Amino acid sequence: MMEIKLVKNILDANDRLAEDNKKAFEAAGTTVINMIGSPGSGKTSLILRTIEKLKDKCGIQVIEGDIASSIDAQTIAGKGIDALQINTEGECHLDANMIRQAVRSFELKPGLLFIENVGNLVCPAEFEIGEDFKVTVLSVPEGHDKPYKYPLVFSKSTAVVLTKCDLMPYIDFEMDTFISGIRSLNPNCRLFVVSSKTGEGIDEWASWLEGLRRR
Ligand SMILES: Nc1nc2c(ncn2[C@@H]2O[C@H](COP(=O)(O)OP(=O)(O)OP(=O)(O)O)[C@@H](O)[C@H]2O)c(=O)[nH]1
Ligand SMILES: [Mg+2]
Ligand SMILES: [Zn+2]
Repeated sequence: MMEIKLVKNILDANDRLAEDNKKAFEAAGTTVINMIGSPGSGKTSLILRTIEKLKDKCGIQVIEGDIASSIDAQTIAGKGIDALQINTEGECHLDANMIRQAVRSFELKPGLLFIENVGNLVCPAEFEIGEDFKVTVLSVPEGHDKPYKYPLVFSKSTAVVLTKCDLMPYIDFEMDTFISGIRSLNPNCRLFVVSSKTGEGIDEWASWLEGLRRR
């Protein structure tokens, strides 16, 4: 029983810090999107495509969360976008304290802030970081059964982006099963089917994001 209480306390403490982060984001006019998905699901590629579409229309900043390396932040910075890398050094998710420390060395700007979480479909869903929206990024090769096996992240996401749809001809991906799985957990969830390789579906996704901005 003690262990259960301890976990709850950790999550409560995290939620309080997340509320502080949220106030800082609101004050700066920053809309924050927490991008959650497995390693290699296409999170960075999607952010890069989104930058191409939106960088002349609104402010964009990116925080990259990885266990190690600054590969993703360097790629984003190479496009002329403010990018900050957090290395969790073993932790498999970002938490509110990491974000709080990161934004101290980062001038928040009005517009969109993408936070790419550590590649993991499980515990990033449990840790609030002060975001406005969670988005699940799942790729076609991961399979249509994932909403059934990893329900928490799908149930907490405002949108799901199904990436790598260019690979659909090579994978037995049952779209109806996938959609039913999401709908049963989260009836109002938006679904975008995209390919960062061909650009398919990116316009629709980018227009939805534009509508989320505070200013
Ligand atoms: N065919 C295809 N490949 C893609 C697509 N999106 C990403 N990829 C490839 O998938 C691999 C992983 O993409 P990333 O964008 O780095 O994935 P990620 O989720 O950021 O990975 P981590 O940060 O390591 O968790 C790369 O080789 C990409 O080129 C897509 O839409 N279609
Ligand atoms: Mg990445
Ligand atoms: Zn974790």
